[in-house]
Amino acid sequence: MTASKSLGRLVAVIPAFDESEVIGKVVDEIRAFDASVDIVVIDDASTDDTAEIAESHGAIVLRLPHNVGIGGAVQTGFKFALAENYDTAVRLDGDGQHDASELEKLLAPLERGEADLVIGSRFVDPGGTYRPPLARRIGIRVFARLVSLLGGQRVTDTTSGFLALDRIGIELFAAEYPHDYPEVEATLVALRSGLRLAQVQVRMRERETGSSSITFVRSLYYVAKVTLALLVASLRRYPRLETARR
Ligand SMILES: Nc1nc2c(ncn2[C@@H]2O[C@H](COP(=O)(O)OP(=O)(O)O)[C@@H](O)[C@H]2O)c(=O)[nH]1
Ligand SMILES: [Mg+2]
Repeated sequence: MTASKSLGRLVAVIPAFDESEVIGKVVDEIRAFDASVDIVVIDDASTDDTAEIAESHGAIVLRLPHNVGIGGAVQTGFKFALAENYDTAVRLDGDGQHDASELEKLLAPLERGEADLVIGSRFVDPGGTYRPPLARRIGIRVFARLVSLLGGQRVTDTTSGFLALDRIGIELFAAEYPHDYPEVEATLVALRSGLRLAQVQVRMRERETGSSSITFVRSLYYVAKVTLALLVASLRRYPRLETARR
């Protein structure tokens, strides 16, 4: 499979912290989808050999001298995409939970010029198979409601890290990307900046190795922090981006 030429130069942004067991496979899968995609792995001081393995599989590795967390890592990737003039960026997790064979679906609305940001959502299709643990499921629902309300458009999955952006989206997220637990707030920032959002159903695999960075205690902090961040974001003023430039 190959991504359409109309998407221009494509870069895959992958935050990875201590993912040495799967990062090679993640890079290979993206290659298998499209050998011409440049793959950028952001490694901020992993304690294992994530960076070396990613490099040996042909990824460009951006090494940060200390841990900046997932948001800082992802934003570094988008800054790289902006500086290197990529036209389109996709973002996937480095733990193998996102299936690169679904990139075609994710890129389709960009190809048709219908969206600036496409979110791979686990909940567009009510018959979707992904069933996270109860606490997560409630969190995901509450955030979806809140972002839909504050952003003025129905959003089904605000915690997905599987997404695609056009050049306008890259510009926005290179400049404005929340830190800490970034996905929920980033979705609201995009809507309030006038990006056109599309959502496509994706599968989500189970994590095979390592463990999620979100533990129970962290999840309480997560809910409080993200709710506050959403309220602050909804009070802020964002420049409306000119999305119909094409
Ligand atoms: N570079 C970097 N990546 C991170 C950090 N924290 C998490 N990640 C990566 O972000 C992705 C998603 O994190 P994960 O813990 O699996 O979150 P979950 O899927 O929501 O449970 C994985 O690829 C992680 O390796 C971090 O501090 N720095
Ligand atoms: Mg994960």
